[in-house]
Amino acid sequence: MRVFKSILVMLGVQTIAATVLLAASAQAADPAGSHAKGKLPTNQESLRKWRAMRFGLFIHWGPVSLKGTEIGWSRGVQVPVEEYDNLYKRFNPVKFDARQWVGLAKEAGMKYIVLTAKHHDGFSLWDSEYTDYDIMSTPFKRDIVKELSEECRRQGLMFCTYYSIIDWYHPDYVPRGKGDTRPPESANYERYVKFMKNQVRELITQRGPLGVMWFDGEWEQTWTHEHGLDLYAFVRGLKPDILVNNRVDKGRRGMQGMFKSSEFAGDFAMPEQQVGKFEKKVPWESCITICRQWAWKPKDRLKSLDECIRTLVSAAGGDGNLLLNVGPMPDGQIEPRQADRLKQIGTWMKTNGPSIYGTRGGPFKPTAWCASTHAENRIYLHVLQWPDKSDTVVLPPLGKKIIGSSLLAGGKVAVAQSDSRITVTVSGQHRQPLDTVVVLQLDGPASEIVPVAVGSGTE
Ligand code: FHN
Repeated sequence: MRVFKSILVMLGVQTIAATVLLAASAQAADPAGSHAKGKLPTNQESLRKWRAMRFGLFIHWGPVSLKGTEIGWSRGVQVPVEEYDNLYKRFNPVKFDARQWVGLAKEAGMKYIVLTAKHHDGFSLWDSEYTDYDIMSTPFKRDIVKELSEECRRQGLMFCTYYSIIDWYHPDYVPRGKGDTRPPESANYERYVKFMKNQVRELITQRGPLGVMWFDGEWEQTWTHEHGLDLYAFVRGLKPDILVNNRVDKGRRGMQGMFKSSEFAGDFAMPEQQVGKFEKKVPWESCITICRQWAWKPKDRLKSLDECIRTLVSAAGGDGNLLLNVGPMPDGQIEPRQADRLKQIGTWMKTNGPSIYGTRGGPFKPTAWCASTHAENRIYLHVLQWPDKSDTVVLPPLGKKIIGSSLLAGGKVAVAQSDSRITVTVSGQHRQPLDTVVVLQLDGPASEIVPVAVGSGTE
């Protein structure tokens, strides 16, 4: 029976074996010894590949799906702690099929998957050496993380794991979660940090290859900037080409998610439940739910296809990635209506993918009625809304010559260019319902154009 190794020491079981074992695992968990100092440069090749992917699937899942309440946050609130912490005994997602999940992400046009390996509730979706509170203690007894990682490799998607620094279950983590009456004095936070680093090392070295180590739960006061720098260096020491989001440290500016300053660790910023602002210097990824809750909730409000496409286009137009979240059901299925939405997005991506994948944002900055992306000598103008009584939209000049134009989905477009403006005309029968993508061929690289704000499109 495996228990938290730190508990053996806490209970005063001072056998030589346990002490040697802990010392060894602590050293292995923290080869850098004391907290590492300073930031490391982002791996630019990994960043380039990740940016080119543009679109990923976020998955929030765990035994809490049995209750249909929010993962982590409903512990000790809608679900009493005792009940929440024992849900795993009933968690048996017999319909889980990694091939189906990865196939659905691929069909949606997604290029990577981020799975909550451990959320704030402390439950580990893999066979962890460092805890019993994991998937192997459930009736299901299959390593979800391993199966998903291997299937991603088979189907050519990048696999990434989300890991919460907050762990309201672990006896050494403080502050305690809501409704948790265990005395905080019995906790040992630094021992928890060693436990956490052991688990992170397990994920990176045994469940990979991981493209991104996606941290969360950095906001409680026990986690410090020093911890953040050290954890970032630790992760990069285990896999130098891995990317780490900015929630590893204390530098995230709230839900807007950008960096407070360059002193903080992390390779990309993290707007949450909102599309990031146009920003080309600092890499960013918006994480947004396809419903309202992160974990599965019966009859939750599902975003329309229009909302999903508009969100994706606005993120890419702002030079960011979109990580769109689903919450699988307790039986292991992704809810059919969420799956259908993902398939609809995939159908759109089949035609419009060239305007998303491998592009950078701009040069026309996103606005309510349009966004734009570019690659090489091409600009992809996404017209999301046409003026009421006109087939023509008006854009500011670019300082580059437009030498050709077309519609990505086919049909006729007329483009005129003067020193003061560009006009784009598409009659009704050639427009697309959600987003008409106009390709503008330039006489030189689009990346040389200074990004420009766009007016109402009618002046
Ligand atoms: O508290 C979590 C929340 O449950 C969810 O995981 C999101 C996803 O980014 N992150 C935290 C809230 O910022």
